[in-house]
Amino acid sequence: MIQDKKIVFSGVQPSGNLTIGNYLGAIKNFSRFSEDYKTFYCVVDLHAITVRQVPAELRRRTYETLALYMACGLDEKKNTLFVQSHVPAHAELGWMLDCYTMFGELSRMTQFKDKSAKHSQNINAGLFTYPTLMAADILLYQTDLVPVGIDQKQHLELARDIAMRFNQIYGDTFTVPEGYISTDTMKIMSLAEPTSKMSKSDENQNAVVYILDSKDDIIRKFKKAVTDSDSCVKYSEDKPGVSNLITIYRAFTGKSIEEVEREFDGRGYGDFKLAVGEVCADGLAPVREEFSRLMADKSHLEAVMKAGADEAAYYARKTMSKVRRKIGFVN
Ligand code: ATP
Ligand code: LTN
Repeated sequence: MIQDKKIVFSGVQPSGNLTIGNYLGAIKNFSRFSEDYKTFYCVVDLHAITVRQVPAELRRRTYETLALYMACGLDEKKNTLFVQSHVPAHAELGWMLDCYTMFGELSRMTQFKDKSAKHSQNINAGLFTYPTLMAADILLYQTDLVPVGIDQKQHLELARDIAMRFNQIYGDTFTVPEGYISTDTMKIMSLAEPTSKMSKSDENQNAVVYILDSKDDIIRKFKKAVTDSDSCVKYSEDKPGVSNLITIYRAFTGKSIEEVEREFDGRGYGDFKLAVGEVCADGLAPVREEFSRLMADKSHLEAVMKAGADEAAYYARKTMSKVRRKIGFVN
């Protein structure tokens, strides 16, 4: 098979219910590459176990994450959709790349520092080497482009450094990947604490809007969103709550900041919050419907993951045999 298209890879952990941060920052952008690139979209279950998971929930969420990929517009015929643990080469390359990643580099990763503070009872080695496994995911497919939210930028830079280091020792082996970070929606903020990232593992349910929330819940959450004591709908650094709502409104309507500010000029926050809730709920309604339809047919989801894993394994094998040869393993 001749591969002339450039390659896109991204992954989402099945570690919780997906949020509009995951949707706007990552998944919604995935389908724009389906035509012109060879795309791999992975449910990264090996990454999810860096934090303790309930087995039955992990299994259910793995199906759900795949179904959400598809419900968000990823056609399984145009994209390779698969589960990370179904392609053992991820873990294998992850181990090898651990030996080309420095302790100091991993110690500087802010996600590791944040997560070890949050899970102080379980600072396991996997949490520490998480970024090397992510580098393996990406480098295994000779990826050119990685669409992610801004929180993954540091991990992506590490993946580039590992690729360059390996290439320097052994000669050209890995493509050095670039990030694709969609500037408008790269960091959707919490509705309760608009200076921190909206995160699927947040305990405050009002801070987070899930893709699968009902319309009523979405509207209720936006009504409660923290803004400020002013009442002017204006995008500005010192108005993080309102600015975050403007970003979300824009993402669902395609309007510019000026258009949004003009539309709500003199109308106050109540009106604005309701409007954001409505466009968000209406924008997600087709995703929710398609998701329910897909989840009702598990055997179809299983067929998709099986075909995706076979396809991914084919590409992974090519990289692995090159890597083994370069390192000096006996064939
Ligand atoms: P957790 O809360 O468990 O750390 P997460 O919500 O950050 O998880 P991931 O599975 O780690 O979710 O991320 C999947 C993708 O979604 C990544 O590309 C990530 O950058 C992006 N993403 C996550 N949260 C946001 C957000 N609030 N804004 C924009 N992009 C986001
Ligand atoms: N670390 C990512 C998930 C992830 C990923 C990847 C993203 C794992 N492997 C490879 C892009 C490419 C996160 O979002 N937390």
